[in-house]
Amino acid sequence: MRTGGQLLVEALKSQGVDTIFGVPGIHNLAVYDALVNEPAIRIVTTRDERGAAHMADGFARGSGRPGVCLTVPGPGVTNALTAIGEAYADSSPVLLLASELPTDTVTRDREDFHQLRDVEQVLGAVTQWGTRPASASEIAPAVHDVFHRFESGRPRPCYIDLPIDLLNARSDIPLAPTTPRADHGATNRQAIDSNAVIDALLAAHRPLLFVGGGAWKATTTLREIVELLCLPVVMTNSGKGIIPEDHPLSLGDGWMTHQLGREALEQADVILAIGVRFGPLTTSWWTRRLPGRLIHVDIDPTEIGKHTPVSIGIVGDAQQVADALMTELRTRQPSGRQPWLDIVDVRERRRAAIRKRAPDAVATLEGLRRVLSDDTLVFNDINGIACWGAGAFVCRQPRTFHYPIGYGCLGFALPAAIGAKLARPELPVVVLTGDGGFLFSGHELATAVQERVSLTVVVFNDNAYGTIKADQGYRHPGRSIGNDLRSPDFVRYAEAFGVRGCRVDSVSKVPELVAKALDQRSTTLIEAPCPQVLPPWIEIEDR
Ligand SMILES: Cc1ncc(C[n+]2csc(CCOP(=O)(O)OP(=O)(O)O)c2C)c(N)n1
Ligand SMILES: [Mg+2]
Repeated sequence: MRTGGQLLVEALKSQGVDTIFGVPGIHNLAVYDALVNEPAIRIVTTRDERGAAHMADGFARGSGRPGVCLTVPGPGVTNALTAIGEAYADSSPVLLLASELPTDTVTRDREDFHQLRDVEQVLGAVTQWGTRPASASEIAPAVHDVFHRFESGRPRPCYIDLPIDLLNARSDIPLAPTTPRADHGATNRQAIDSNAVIDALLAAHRPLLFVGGGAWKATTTLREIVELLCLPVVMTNSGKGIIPEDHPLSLGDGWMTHQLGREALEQADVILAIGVRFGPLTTSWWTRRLPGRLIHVDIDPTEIGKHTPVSIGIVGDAQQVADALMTELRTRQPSGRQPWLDIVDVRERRRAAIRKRAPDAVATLEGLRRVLSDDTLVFNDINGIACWGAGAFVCRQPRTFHYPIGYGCLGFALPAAIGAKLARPELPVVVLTGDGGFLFSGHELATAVQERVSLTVVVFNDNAYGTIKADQGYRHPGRSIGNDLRSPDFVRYAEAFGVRGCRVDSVSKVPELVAKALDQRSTTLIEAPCPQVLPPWIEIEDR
């Protein structure tokens, strides 16, 4: 006889889950109980459910494997929502295991303890799919269904709402097989007309590859295609490093919304876009016109042509499409191709432009790049320094620079970094946050210490929500309100958690200190002063 909690844990284990981030409560204790003698799964207890969900997201970003978090009903679910919203916006596979009130209460508005009315609608806003099992026998199939969705379609969060009566119920239900029952993504896929795509790219005068976060698994093949076709490449912020940003054909991160960043995209006559969602920061809030023919590849059929008219739309997995294109290219053997624009010149002009806008931020990020190994995972909040990382921090490997780009959620960086470090303990992990954003989730330093994960956290302190203060001053000159902060002593704050804290008197010293801190192999918090700068999304040139 197994409890529903045991059936859940067995199913998770069979899917390779080895870490669950969560907070216990009376409704999910059957799950905790099933973990008592389960060495294959580590339970990481966090300081609120938002932390748990960000950690699950960071775990997924760091490892490429789905992250799992576990909550109590009601406030546990709503606490997790913000972080699930970020995972949704950034296409990160997170499974939210929401424990739930008894089955006979859920559908009645009883205002029971922890009851969240319309929980499906609430969770539906930030998940691609979810279910509430009607019996214990449906628990394991629900888990397998979720994992199959993560593998076969766009990897966005899913939830399973687990009534306490099912988690506690004992039954002799056999373990459910992991074989998928339906193919959620592939059914929508079409045959790839690689002929037409290669024809278009070969006939183009100014072809360009535009890669987004959805293409990260196809890194090697995409690089072969780029080199064979001599294709200039622009990456989105989530796609940073899919082709090394200092590769001779790379124009880098296309987020820089001023004219120089947009030039190549606007000049291209054929754009092959793979795993790009044409989000607001990439497109300057959809004002960017792309006059060229667009070949848009995405695993999510709803993305094709959503914002930008396409001439060829392909629904498919980036790796499969890249493989098909590569097979076709081998038969064509293109040779003697040259890039149609001076890539180094564009890169240098762009760098000079951002250096003029944010000299200290750019110097700090360049200094960090020099001391950090290419595989270091950098987790950013939105702050005056980190937001310039798009243009100033050169990534040579995919998924090494993480920014809450889709939902823009302050407080993401620290817990997401903890999740990533737990997934990839062998990699150095650095957090770049501000005095404001850090305190959205700074208490998760307790989890870092408790779980013995070592990170280097840089808090850029300007005693303000500085990015917004600068923005406010730009839009409403001479009128400043609501953005000044009286920050605590971050060194003593860190020490209270058992973390080493230190302070530097100049932001220019940050790279050197980060390098030293990473050598220590324990968590260090570095507080640094920082200048206020206008964020890159303000398009000075366009005014
Ligand atoms: C959850 C959430 N609340 C508010 C914001 C708006 N916001 C964006 S940047 C920012 C300021 C961040 O301040 P800090 O972390 O100190 O960095 P700084 O801008 O001062 O460098 C704010 C409030 C947000 N992005 N997310
Ligand atoms: Mg600040």
